[in-house]
Amino acid sequence: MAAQEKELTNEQLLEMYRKMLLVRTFEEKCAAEFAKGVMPGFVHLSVGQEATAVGTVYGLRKDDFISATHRGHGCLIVKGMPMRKMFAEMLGRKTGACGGKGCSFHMGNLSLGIYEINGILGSSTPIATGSALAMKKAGTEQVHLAYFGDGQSNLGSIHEGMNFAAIHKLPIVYICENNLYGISMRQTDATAIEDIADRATAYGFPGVAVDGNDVIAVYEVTQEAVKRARKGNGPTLIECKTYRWRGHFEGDPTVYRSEKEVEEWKKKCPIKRLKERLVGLGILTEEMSDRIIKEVEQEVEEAYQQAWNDPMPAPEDALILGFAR
Ligand SMILES: Cc1ncc(C[n+]2csc(CCOP(=O)(O)OP(=O)(O)O)c2C)c(N)n1
Ligand SMILES: [Mg+2]
Repeated sequence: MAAQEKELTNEQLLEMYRKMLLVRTFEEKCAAEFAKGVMPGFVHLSVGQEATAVGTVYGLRKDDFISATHRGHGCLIVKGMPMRKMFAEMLGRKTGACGGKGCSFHMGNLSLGIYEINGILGSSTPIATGSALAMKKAGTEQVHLAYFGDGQSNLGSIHEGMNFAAIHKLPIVYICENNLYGISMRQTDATAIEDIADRATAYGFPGVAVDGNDVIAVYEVTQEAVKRARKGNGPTLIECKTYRWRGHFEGDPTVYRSEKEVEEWKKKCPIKRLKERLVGLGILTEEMSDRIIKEVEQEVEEAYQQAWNDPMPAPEDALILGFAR
């Protein structure tokens, strides 16, 4: 058992397990409802990547900030965004996280420490730069987690942001969610180095590659980076190596990869992995797990039904800003 694991109480480990199940169940519900044609717009799901979302956001302060990607439902749920508001947004309801105007793409809530998700790739880093500069000037010891995918890691805005943050020792933790593909482009065809985390060396701050399907490992490296950032020692780049089970977007025929590859990764399911670990440690039993699964399914179903029954926006709502500040 790693040293940090001892610091996590049994309750916290079970909470992480529950949150991973919550994210998975939420997204499976999204997939099922999108397939019925009731959700407008695009939906990008992170099924298979739950350990990265939970391991990075769990343990943040309420007043810390995240700027997630288009695949960021999990991060938002763990940071405290109510699932009802997320479903309502995806169903175009007035009560949605963006007033029903942005679908999955533009959910945010500043009072929860969640910058609006942004459909423009590479935008999380410039946003984090401004946010963290403000935090540093205010001396609040807050931290900003900026997410980007393996595909986005090659964009200029990411490098400019990292360089600026390094010079000014800004309190940012960069989370590269390397799920091996940028749409249909394999990461190994887009990047000539094995670990994207190695790029941190060029900016003068630490870079760590971690098994993104191991929630405890992800939590440990994130917490170390968060501590470093809070102390005023500047950024860290964490590359979480993981895999998305579903297509790039719902409806993607995924002709660019084999079923065998997907099946191999499903065997490395991050939720199953944590479950086996907790059962091995005597913290979780099959009965407890079944009960948690049932509770989570009920919670997701209730959130969806409430969102479904929420009102549609009125025509005059088009003139009101949707994003909650
Ligand atoms: C500036 C910009 N260029 C292109 C796109 C189109 N696009 C959306 S997602 C995506 C791939 C992103 O891959 P990655 O960064 O690995 O994230 P993942 O989807 O795998 O989570 C692309 C090219 C965009 N949204 N914004
Ligand atoms: Mg990717």
